[in-house]
Amino acid sequence: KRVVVATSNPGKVREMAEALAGLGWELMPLPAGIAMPEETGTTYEENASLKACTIATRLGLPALADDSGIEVDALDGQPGVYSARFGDCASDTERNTYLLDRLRGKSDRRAHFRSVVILAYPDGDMECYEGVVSGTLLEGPRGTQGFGYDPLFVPDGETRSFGEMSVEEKRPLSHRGLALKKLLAAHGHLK
Ligand code: ITT
Repeated sequence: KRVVVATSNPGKVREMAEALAGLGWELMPLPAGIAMPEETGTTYEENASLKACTIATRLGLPALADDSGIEVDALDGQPGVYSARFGDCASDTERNTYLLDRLRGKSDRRAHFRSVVILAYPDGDMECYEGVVSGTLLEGPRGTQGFGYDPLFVPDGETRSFGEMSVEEKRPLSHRGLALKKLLAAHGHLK
């Protein structure tokens, strides 16, 4: 089956392709000239369905979207659904510095990554899967792999940050990997 990966984030494309390889689906990137819709929702579910349904309808093909974010305890769950726009920063590196500045002097370093993955069909049908991972935020970035807040986040039970892990190492631990594992199970892949 052909499925469009409805995201403008290359890091998500890599993780989705790696996690779903066993399904044998043909995962198509977003075609050139097709823009992602503006994310006007206030929840991960709203934004993920907005992205997946818009692209599925537009292209007449099933579309897979992820809406995700990091929820920081010391910031009362911020930035959450607004993680991509946090601090109005121009790059992931600047956004990580901004987050570290906001946490300066705070001893509570707990944080949670959440992902809502939606597979939408052109006829309006939808499947929804969620994954969460808890961990702690470092005092400074570590590692150059992954994307976004990965260099700052050490998942519970690990010593390395997501930034120090390959896509294969991150998958079984990550919010997105856990959501995609549920999608795999729903499509008959029980591994
Ligand atoms: P699309 O909407 O086009 O998929 P996006 O990057 O804008 O791309 P989101 O709106 O879902 O995606 O924003 C999620 C942000 O949360 C993302 O830009 C990262 O900053 C952060 N984030 C989510 N998952 C992450 C992960 O696995 N590792 C690091 N940061 C992550």
